[in-house]
Amino acid sequence: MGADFQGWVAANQARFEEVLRGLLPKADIAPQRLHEAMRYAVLDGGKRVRPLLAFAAGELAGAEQARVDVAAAAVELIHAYSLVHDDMPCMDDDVLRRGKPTCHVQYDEATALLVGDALQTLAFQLLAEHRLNGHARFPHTRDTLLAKPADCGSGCEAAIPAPDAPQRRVMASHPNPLPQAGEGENESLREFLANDDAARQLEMVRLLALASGSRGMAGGQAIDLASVGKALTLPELEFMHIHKTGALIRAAILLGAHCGSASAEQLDRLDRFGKLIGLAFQVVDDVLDCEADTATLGKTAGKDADNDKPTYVSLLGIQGARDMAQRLHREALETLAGFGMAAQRLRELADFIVLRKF
Ligand code: GRG
Repeated sequence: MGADFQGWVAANQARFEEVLRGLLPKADIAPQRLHEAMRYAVLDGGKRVRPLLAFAAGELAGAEQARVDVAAAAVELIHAYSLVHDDMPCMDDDVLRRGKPTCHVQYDEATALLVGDALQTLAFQLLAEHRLNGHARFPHTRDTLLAKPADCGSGCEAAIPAPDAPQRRVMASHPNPLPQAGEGENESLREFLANDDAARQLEMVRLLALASGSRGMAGGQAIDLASVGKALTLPELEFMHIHKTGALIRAAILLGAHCGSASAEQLDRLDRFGKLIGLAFQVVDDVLDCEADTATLGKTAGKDADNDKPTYVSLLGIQGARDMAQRLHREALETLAGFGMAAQRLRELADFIVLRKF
C-alpha cells in the first residue's frame, strides 16, 4: 500500500468525519441526551472501511462525491447501530468499542437501544431525502426533492448533492435504456428521467434495507447468537458471515456504484467482489480476535473463544484461516480484472482489508 493510497484514505476519512458531523442531529437539539449518544456512537472512531469502499466504487462509476457521501453515511450509520446493539448485555455484552466505553456503558441500556433505532432510521431518511440527480434542467424535481426539510434538525445541509451536477447516464441495468440528455427535450422524457432517478434512489433504499434486515445483517446476527457453543460446518459459518458482516460491505460497494453510472454486468462483478471481500474481512477479523491485543483493536480481544463461538480459526486453525483470507483476496481481485485502473482503489482496499492489523 503506497503513500498515495494512505493519503487517499486519510483525506477521505477526514472529509467523511465532517460529513457525518453535519448529518447527525446536533447534540443541543431535543432530545439532547439521545442525540449526544448518537454522536458518541458514530463520531471519532472506526476505520470507515464501508464508506471507503463506497467512495472507491463511486469513483469507479464516475459518481459525484457529494452523492456518495450520503450513501456512505447511510451505510456507516447502519454499521454504527449494529455495533451499539451488538455490544449490549443481551448480545455480546462488551464494554469497549473503538477504544471508548461502549454506548450502553457510557450512557445506559435504554439509551443505547434508542441510539441504534434512531441511527437505523436516520440512514434511510438520508437515502430518501437526498436527491441523486440534481440536473438544473428539471427545476421542479430539484425544488421538491433537493429541498432541505424545513425543520428536520439533522443538519442535513452538509452533503446535499450539487444542484448543477451534469445529467448522469441512467443505469444500464434499467430495462429501457434512455436516450442521453439533450437528445430529446419533451415532457415525457423529462418525466421519465425524473422517475428513473427516483427509481434508482428507491433501489438504493431497497438494497440497504435488504442488507440490514433479516435476510442480511440482522439475520446473520440471529444465526450467530444461536450458534454459540455449537460446532458449525464451514458452509454454515460462511452463510452466517456472508449475512452478518458481508451483506453491509456488499451494499456499501453497490450503493457507491449506484451513485454513478455502472452497467448491470459491472454491478454484478462489483457485487461478487463485495461478497468475496466481505467474507475475507470476517476471516481476518477472526484471526485478529485471536492474535491482536485489546489496545490495538480498540475492542476486547479474544471474545470469540471466551464466548465459545465458532470461527474460521476454530474451524481451520490460524494458518488455515490466513490461507482462506488469501484465497478470498485473490478471487476478489480477479473479479476486478476488467475494470483496469478505475478499480485501483478497490484493489488497494482489498489489500488493506486482508493485511490490516486492527
Ligand atoms: C445487532 C443487528 C445487529 C448486528 C450486529 C456487525 C455485527 C452484527 C456485530 C459486530 C460484531 C463483530 C465483531 C462482527 C465482526 C466483524 C465486524 C463487523 C467488525 C466491526 O467492523 P469494523 O472492524 O469496525 O469495520 P470499525 O469500528 O472500524 O467501524
